[in-house]
Amino acid sequence: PQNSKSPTSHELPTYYGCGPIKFRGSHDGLYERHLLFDNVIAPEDAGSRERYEAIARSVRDVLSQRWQRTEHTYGREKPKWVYYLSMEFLIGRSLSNNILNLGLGPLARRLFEQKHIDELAILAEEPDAGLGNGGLGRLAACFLDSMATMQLPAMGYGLRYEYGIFKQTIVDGWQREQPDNWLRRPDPWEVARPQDAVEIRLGCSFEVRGGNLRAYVGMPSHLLGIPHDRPIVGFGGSTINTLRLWAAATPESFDFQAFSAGEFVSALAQRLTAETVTRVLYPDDSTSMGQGLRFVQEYFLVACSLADLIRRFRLNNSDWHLLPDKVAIQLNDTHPSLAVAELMRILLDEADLGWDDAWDLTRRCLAYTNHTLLPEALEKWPLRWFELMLPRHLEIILEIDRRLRDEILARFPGDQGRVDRASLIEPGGERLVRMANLAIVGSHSTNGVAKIHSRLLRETTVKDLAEIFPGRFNNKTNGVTPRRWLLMSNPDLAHCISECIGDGWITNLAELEKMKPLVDDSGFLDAAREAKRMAKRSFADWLRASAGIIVDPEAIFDSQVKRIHEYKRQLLNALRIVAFYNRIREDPGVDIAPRTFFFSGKAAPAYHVAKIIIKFLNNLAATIDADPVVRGRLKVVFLPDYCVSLAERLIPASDVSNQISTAGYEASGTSNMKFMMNGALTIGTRDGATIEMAEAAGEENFFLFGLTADEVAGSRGWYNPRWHYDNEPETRAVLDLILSGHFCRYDPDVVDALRNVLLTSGDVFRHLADLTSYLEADQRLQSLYGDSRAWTRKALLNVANSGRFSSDRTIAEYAAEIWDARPCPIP
Ligand code: HBZ
Repeated sequence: PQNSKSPTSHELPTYYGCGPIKFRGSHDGLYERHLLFDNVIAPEDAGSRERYEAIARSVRDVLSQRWQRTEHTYGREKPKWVYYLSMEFLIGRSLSNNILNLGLGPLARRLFEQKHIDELAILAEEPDAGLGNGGLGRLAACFLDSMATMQLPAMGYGLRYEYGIFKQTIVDGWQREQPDNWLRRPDPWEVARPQDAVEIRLGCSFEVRGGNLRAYVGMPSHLLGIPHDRPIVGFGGSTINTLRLWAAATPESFDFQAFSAGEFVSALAQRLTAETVTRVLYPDDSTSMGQGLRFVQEYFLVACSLADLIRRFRLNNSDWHLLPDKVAIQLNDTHPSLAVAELMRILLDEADLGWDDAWDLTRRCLAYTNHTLLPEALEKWPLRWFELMLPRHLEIILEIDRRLRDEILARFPGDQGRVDRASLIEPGGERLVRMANLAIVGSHSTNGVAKIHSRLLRETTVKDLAEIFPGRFNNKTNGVTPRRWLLMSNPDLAHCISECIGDGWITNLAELEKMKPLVDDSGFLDAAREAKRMAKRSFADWLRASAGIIVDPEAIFDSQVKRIHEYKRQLLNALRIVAFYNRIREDPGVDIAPRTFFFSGKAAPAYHVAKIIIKFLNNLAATIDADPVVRGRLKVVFLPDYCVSLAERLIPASDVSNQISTAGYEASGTSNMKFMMNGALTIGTRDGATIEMAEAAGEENFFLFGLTADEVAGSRGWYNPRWHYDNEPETRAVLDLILSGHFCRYDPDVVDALRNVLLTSGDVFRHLADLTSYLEADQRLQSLYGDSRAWTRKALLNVANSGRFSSDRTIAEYAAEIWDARPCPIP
């Protein structure tokens, strides 16, 4: 290592592997110049926001030349491109990450020292780019990092929401939503490219009133898509790819007729309408609400992105048949699956190809990733919306459907049931277009995001289509970028690893295996334990400074952070805590290690039960704090406004990771991987990628419990939570205490809702079925914690076996098995 001083958490990270990168030209004075010329302010008068902007712009100056060089290299080499289409990119903050990936750490640190700049205050000035709900959006962001690091010619396409995921505050224990106006101040990373604007046509005009879309039939309308580019810096700093986000605008020529008719003001007022399209991210991660505005957003993303990538293809190619050799398009869930119809439209109507040709090219370019089996999350759009807004696309979809039905009947004669189930159109009162079926039929690859999820997708959710097109289905287990999620967010552990095995792991995470022979080395164990202690202390300090909450870094830090959802079972975690609470109150002498339970996550604003869960967790926290017997031994903390930056702080500080979804419901999970890489031990169910993590680490290094997915599915006919209440004394005591109103003296509605979820409605998510085995697994975990050496050894074995869960591995698989894409190194 170049620099053997270990930085304290959350200062600027240093990449210890390479020395300071040598830059052409001088970057001296960039910072002052930006303060002066952008903000017209003297350094001594600048506040931390101005300083942040000037520093970020200086970093952007450094990367601009490399960004250009990347573009030029791609232009010269004409490689095959990967286009990642996603309604969400949950990128978080960029300054630290860009400094890290560019290798600018030492230079930046020197600047901070020389200019007496408070580094932490500067980093805190950057708002999180919260352009996503949860795992799906964060996965897209990790993929961009990996694709740039692996030198793949790739571009992300998304929407430039003016408002990202809402800010969550907690008032009297309840979630409140506040708008996230993240672009209020100029964003130093984005570059608007009005010269690349595209014009999008819709079959009708529309207006947004009170959040609802009103369509005006027979009045076609135009929208402009203005690209705003953000640099995606690959680790090492040579490849700089682009995330292109579309902002909707009104064409300058808009409604000229209205102008001449004297409607000057109302014509200009229409601007609001067009710009509404990219105003706000829909904050729901688990139900498709069938909102007209969302439908327009999805089409807008698809139409802008395809127009752009086709234009780029046409710059070098006159032969349309080369499209699949030059372009791979990945659809992040069904949200951009209108791409099937849009690409067909372009090939039929603009390229003038015949149907079979167009269909072959479309299918070979497109691939689809599924992220959920929840039926309420599967998108189905009313057919009449297509009639209204996208009549040509409807025509194409119906023709695809007609051919599909013919093909099925030819292969399964007389099997009308199969035809109906596999069709793109759901029969019934209001005819619906099944977007997952459209994506599967119109692409060459459909993948799930963990082995079990891909299997269940094939065997249950879209069984009929999987039998018709078996070769299309495959698995790509998710991964996360070790740059942001280990090197940047956990500098002490990263340092400790690099000291021991070198720094090859940063770009080849499988190298973490080299740690295995060292897990019995006392020096290494001590260093790892010290790294965890530092991360915990630094988190505790931050929590006290930012929220006035005091936690004891000596306690076990036990975390569950993710969207609030019944299937993720934050309630099961709460039941476990109440069981401990009862044990301590019953016998204050009982041996229970001090533990702090952290919860964090947002509820969809319209998801009533999820909001009840948040309220209950906060009441539980307050009741424990007020109980003299339990306080000091157990503590519950609900951290408001979960976001990427909060995850970066909490995950490195955690000892225990809770991954406790009802088996069969969590497609993969990705925070599970981040915890594992950061040396937390997992207590969890056999669900999603947690299964593969336990396989990699060895089940003896995991705390698995609960029903399997097959058992959950098999219990559907007969499961009754009452049985557990009647036959398990501890389960009964836990429920009795909760239902007595002990935690909710002033909130009887919360108690009623919990009774309903856990008992009356049949406990759909099997909380009671898994509570006893959860407590047993926890007992094993607690005994291990008593032996600090054995604990740290297991934690290190987890880290050592987490290499498979790098998004670099995932992307390598997509590139080889779906995209046929190759690196294009930048000289
Ligand atoms: O995608 C998540 C899965 O729940 C999780 O298991 C998986 O690890 C992750 C990455 O594959 N799904 C989501 O995060 N889904 C959404 O955020 C979502 C957003 C908008 C929607 C529907 C779902 O309309």
